[in-house]
Amino acid sequence: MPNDYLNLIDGKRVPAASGRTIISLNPADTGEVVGVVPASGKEDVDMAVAAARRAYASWRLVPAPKRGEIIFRAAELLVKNKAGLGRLVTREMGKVIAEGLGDAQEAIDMAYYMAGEGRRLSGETVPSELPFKDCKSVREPIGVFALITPWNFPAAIPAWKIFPALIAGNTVVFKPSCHTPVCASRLVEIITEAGLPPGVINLVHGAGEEIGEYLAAHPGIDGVSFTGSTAVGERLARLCEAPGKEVSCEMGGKNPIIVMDDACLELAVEGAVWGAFGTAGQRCTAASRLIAHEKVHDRFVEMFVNAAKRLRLGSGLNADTHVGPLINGAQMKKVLGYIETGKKEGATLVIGGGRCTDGALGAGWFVEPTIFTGVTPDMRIAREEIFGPVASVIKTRGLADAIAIANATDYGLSASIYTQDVNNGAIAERDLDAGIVYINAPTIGAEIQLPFGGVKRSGLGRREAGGRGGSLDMFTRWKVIYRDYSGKLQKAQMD
Ligand code: UN1
Repeated sequence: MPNDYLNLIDGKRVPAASGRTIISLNPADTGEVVGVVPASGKEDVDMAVAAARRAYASWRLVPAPKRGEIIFRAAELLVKNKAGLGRLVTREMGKVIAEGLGDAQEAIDMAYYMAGEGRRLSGETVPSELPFKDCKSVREPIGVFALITPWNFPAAIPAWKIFPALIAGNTVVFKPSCHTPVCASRLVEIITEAGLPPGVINLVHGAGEEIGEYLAAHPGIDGVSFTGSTAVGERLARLCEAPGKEVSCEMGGKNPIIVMDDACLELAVEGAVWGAFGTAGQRCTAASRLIAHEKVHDRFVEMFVNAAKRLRLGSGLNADTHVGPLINGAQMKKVLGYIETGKKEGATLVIGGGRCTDGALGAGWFVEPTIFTGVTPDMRIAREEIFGPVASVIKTRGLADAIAIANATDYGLSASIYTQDVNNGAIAERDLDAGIVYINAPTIGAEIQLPFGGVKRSGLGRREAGGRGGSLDMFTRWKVIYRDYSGKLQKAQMD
């Protein structure tokens, strides 16, 4: 079998030192090999970190607008290659083609946005209390970053990390999920074609268990940006505590949509279907809890179930497919396990509940869109992240109760309310405990020009993406500079 995708270390494409490989399969048809990549070990990580350290010495001194020009070229190349990259995302990750293209588009958006930051990256200049002295604050790069990314957004999430890290002057060792490695290879190929010097971006393929922790804890790594499960994120953060690294983790979610009695139900149902079953529920922002007002609960459930019945499962490459497969057998087993748990806990399964094996679907990891009603906030299916097409409907008495239910989880990534009452919207906006709140829109679909991230066990450290409080805070640190040009010793606070 051809070892068609390699690591990228110091500008050179290389196999794993051990020669071992990982095979990436199409989750919609596991007979199809998407590619073969190196199964890297510690020695490969060591080489990549060393290359990134060497490259950092000069990359940090390249003027930020020049770094921006390279990233701008990467954006242009991504536009040129969008169709191919989007299709690859669908083949390797399974999401439907419109979403595969959307994944590539989010990478493009981030590239353009961060290219522009090359001419901003601004700090502050403030007056000094002393004559012949000035004071300013500047953003500085931090050093070498480990970027560890998940499989559910194989183009967008790496781009969220790579572009801001590079524009700020850091160099990176990128370890993508071993379930979508070919997308990562293709993304890195496109970005390096834009003209990055060798060693600025290094790609090391491999399993998280084998090299993820080793990379994060590596003494040559100054900062870690991770997206994935809460369990792994919290472990990485603990691991990096001692050496005092910059660690930011985007983790799980249990995102609610509140449907009020004054909501436009058609709109709420459309939002619930997209939020719960888009990407087959494999988003950290997926809407896995529908908190419906008792006055509209039954009508909402009926409409929601009818809409779910109309969803077509299949290969994401078919234009008429609504829901693709889960990423792999282990994830499918986990999701089916949660469905069993829901039944045992006493929730009512109203639609779905099983693996789909009709015809061609038998060759992939398909799970039917599943809806439970009669869910109570204490049930595990209402508290734990499932990461699959499973929605739990919870009945509520009114707004205050709905918000209390929405907030009663360990997570706080995104939350939404459907209401036509401006006051209800304002109260929800104020009181929902989440990093992102949507009004009359589902919990998914964040745009890149604002910070992305959550509270409680959804996020740790800094937020991702753009805007004030976004990822430039993750990838830079502040330095304050006082310059005295009086030619004598001046003492602050000593008038
Ligand atoms: C994720 O689910 O891991 O807001 C990221 C959204 C997307 C990003 C999701 N823009 O749903």
